[in-house]
Amino acid sequence: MELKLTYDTYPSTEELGLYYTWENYGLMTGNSAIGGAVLGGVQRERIQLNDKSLWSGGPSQKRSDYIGGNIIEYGNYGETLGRVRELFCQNKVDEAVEICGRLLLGSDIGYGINLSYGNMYLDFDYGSDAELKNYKRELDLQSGIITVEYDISKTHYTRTTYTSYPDNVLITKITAEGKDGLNLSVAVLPDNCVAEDYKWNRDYKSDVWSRKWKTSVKDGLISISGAVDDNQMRFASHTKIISDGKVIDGADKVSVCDAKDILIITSIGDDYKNVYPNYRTGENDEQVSKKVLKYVNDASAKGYEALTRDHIADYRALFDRVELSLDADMPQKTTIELLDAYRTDSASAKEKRYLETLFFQMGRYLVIQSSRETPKLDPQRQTLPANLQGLWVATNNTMWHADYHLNVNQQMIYLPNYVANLVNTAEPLVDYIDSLREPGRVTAHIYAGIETNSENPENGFMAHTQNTPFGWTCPGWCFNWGWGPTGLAWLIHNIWEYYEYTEDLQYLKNRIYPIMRECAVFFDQYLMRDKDGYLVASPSFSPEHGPYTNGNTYEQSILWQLYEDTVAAASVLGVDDEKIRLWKANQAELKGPVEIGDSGQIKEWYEEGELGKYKDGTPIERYDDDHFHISHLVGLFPGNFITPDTPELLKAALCSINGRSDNAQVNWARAWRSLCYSRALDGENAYKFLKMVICDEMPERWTIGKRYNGLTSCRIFQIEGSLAYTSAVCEALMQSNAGYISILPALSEKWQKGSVYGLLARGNFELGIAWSNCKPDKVTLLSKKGNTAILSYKDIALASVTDSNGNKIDFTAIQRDKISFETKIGECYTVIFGDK
Ligand code: FUC
Repeated sequence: MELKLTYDTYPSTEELGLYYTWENYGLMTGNSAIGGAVLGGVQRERIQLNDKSLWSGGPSQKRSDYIGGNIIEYGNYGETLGRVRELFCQNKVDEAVEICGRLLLGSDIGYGINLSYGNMYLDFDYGSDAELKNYKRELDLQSGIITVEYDISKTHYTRTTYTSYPDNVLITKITAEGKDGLNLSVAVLPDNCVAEDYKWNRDYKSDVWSRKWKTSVKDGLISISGAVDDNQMRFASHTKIISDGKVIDGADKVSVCDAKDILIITSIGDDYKNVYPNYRTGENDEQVSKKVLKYVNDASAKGYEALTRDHIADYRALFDRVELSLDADMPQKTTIELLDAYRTDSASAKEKRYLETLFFQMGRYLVIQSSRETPKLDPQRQTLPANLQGLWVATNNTMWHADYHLNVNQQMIYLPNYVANLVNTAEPLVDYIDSLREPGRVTAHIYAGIETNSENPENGFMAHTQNTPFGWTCPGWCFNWGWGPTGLAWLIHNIWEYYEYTEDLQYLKNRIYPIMRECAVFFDQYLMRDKDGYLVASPSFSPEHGPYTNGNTYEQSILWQLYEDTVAAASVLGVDDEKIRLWKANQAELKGPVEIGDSGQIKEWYEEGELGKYKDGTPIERYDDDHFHISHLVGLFPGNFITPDTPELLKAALCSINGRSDNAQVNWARAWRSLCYSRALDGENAYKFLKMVICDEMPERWTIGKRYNGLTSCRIFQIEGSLAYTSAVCEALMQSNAGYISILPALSEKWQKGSVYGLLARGNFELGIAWSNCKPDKVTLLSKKGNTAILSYKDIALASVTDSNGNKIDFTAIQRDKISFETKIGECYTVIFGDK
C-alpha cells in the first residue's frame, strides 16, 4: 500500500511567506543536521531551511562569566535547598514556598533560541500565462522524497526534494518535459523569518536572533558565511546549481535559462560542537565554509542518480523495518480531504484506517528525518537530538525556544525509536545526556551542595526542566515549571531502554551505564529523610500542577525506576556490588512511590485524600482535571511499577486517568493518555485519544488553523504528539515492559483486522502479528539475541509453535495465558492460534 501525503492545491506567492502556510502545509525533510520544509509554490517556491545546531545564547564574548544559567548566590552551594527542606520539615510550608520562588531559580540571561537558517527561493518565469493544470504535491513516506508536479502550456514540470543523510546535503531536482524549458532564479537568504502571522513570543528582542552574513556567487555556487550576533556562532551554507541550461551568476542569486534539468545541492553547517565549556569547534569562518563546501562538491561529483540511490537505500533500510496494515487501501482523496472527513467523522472506515496507518508511519518518518547517529566515517557530523520541533523552526522567536524540555517532552520525542525498530536513531539523545554531565556537576554543586572533585569523581550531575545545547542545566527562572531534578532521571530511563531492546552490552557499558550510575550517585546524596524516615526528593512540584510538597508521586516513581534500572544495569555488567546494595536499600526506603487515595485513585500528592482534595476535603490549590500532565502515572507509563501483574494499582491508575477530563488540550497529552490506557489494557479509550491526536483540535485562542501536513501541535507545531502517537499505536498492539511480550493487549474494536511486522520487543525480538476479528491468527518472532521468549495472550497455551522449518517447538505453559520457550539467535518462530 502506498503511504503518501498528497495535495492538489498550492500556496500563492503571498501565502508562502506566512507562518500559517509553513506550519499547516509545509512538508518537512531532514537528515538530523540539515532540515527543510517544502511549501509547494508555483510562481515562487520557498524551501525553508534549518541547521539544527544554529542557536543563540550560551557562551559569548559579551557573557564571559557564562556558567549555564546557574546563580551561585541563589543556590549557595546547597544552603538554600537545605533551608527549604528544613522549613518543610517544620511544616512551615509558606516560608519554604516563598524561598523556592525567590531562590531556587536560574537565570534567563543568555538562554538563547534555536534559529531558523533561512529560506531558499525559486522564482520561475514560465514565459506564458497559460493555465496551470494537474498540480500535485506529495510526500512519499516509502522513499522519503517530496515531489511537486504540474503542467503549464504543454510542459510538465517536476521538482523532487529530499535530504540525504549519507551525503549531508539537501537536494532539489527540477525538470521540464515538453515544449518549454525552465527559466528561474535561485536565491538563499538567511533571513530573519519572523512571519507576520506568528502570534507567539513576539516580545523577543532582535538581539536574541539577529545575525550578519555575506553572500557571494561564483560559477553557479551561492555561498553564505556569517555569524549570530548574540554568541558569535559562525555559520555557512553553499548551494550549487547544476544545469543543462545557461547558468548565470548574479550579485546574490543564480539564474538559469532554457534548461530542461536543474540540480540544486545545498549543505549548511556551523562551528557548534557539544563540548563543555565553549561549545565551539574553534574553526574560523573560512574553515567552517570549507567544511560545508566539501559536502556540496562531493555530492556534485557523485551526481543525482547515485545521490538518490544512496538516499533511498539509507532511508529504506530504516523505514522498511516496520509494516503496519489496518486493512485499508490508499483512498483517492487528498490529505486535506481525508483529514477534513476524519475530523468531521464523515470518513469511511477504510479511510480512517488509512489515516491512522499514515500517521503511524509519519511518526517514524519524522524520527528518521530528525535524529540520526553520528556517521562512523565522519565524526564531526555528531548532531544534537531532536528538539521540541524536531529540527524545523520557521521563526526566530519560536515558542519555548525549540529547546530540550525534560518534564515530559524530550522523553516523548524519543518514545518510538526502540519499539518502532529505529534503535540507532536514539544515539544523539545518549550523546546529549552524556554532554550534560560536566555542566550538570556545576549545577549539582551550586544548588544541591553535591561536589565532584578529585576525591569524588563523577559524583553526580543535575539538570532541570529546560536545557539548551550549551550545558544550560540550572533551574528555570520560575520555580513551578523550572525546578525539576528528576526529569533527567526520567530521560535516563529512556536510554536504559536502548539496552533493554538491543541487549547491546558494549554500548551499555561504554555509553549508557556511566550516565545511569552518575545519576543514581547524585540522588543517593540528594534524597533526604522525611519525618517518618522515608527517603524523599524535596522540594517537589508535580509538573506544572498543584502545590509544592515534600516529595510527590511523580518524583518518587521516577526515582524508584532509576534504582530499578541502575541495579539491573550494574547486575548485567557485573559491576558495583556495593552500590547495588545501596541502591536496593534506597529503593526500598523511598516514600511511596505510589499510594491509593480515597477515590480509589493513584494520589498525585501524598497529601491527597479524594481526587483533587486534601484529606480534610479542601480543594488542592491549582488542581485542574483538564491538566495536560499526568505525571503521577509515570509508574504506569513508561515505568514498570504498575502493570497488569499489580491489578490493584492498575485499577487505581485507571481511576486516575478516568478522573481527568477528555479535554487534554494538546497532542502530547492526548498521546500520553492513549499510552496509559493501553498499559491499563483499555483499548477503546486508547483508541479514542489516538483519534484525537489525528484530529489535532486546539482551542480557538491558540490556533492559526488546522494542520494538514501530518504534524500535530501543542498550540504551535510540536513534534512529540506525532512521535508519541506512533509509540502509542505500538503499545496497543504489543507490550514488553512487564517481563513478557503481550500480544494485542489494547486493540480497539475499530481495528478488527490487520497485521504488523517488525515491532521490536525487549530482549531483542522482532515481532509480527496478523489478526482478524480482533484476535491474533499468527505471531512471528525473530530472535535476535537467543533469549527465552515469553508470550502472553488469552489461552495461548492452546496454540502451537513452530520453527522456520515447520518443526514443532515444545513450550512451557506458565499459565493458560502465558507460554515460554527457548530460542536460537537468528531463528524465526511462528505461533498459530487455534479456533477463535
Ligand atoms: C511543557 C508543557 C507545555 C509545553 C512545554 C514545551 O512544559 O507543559 O505545554 O509543551 O513543555
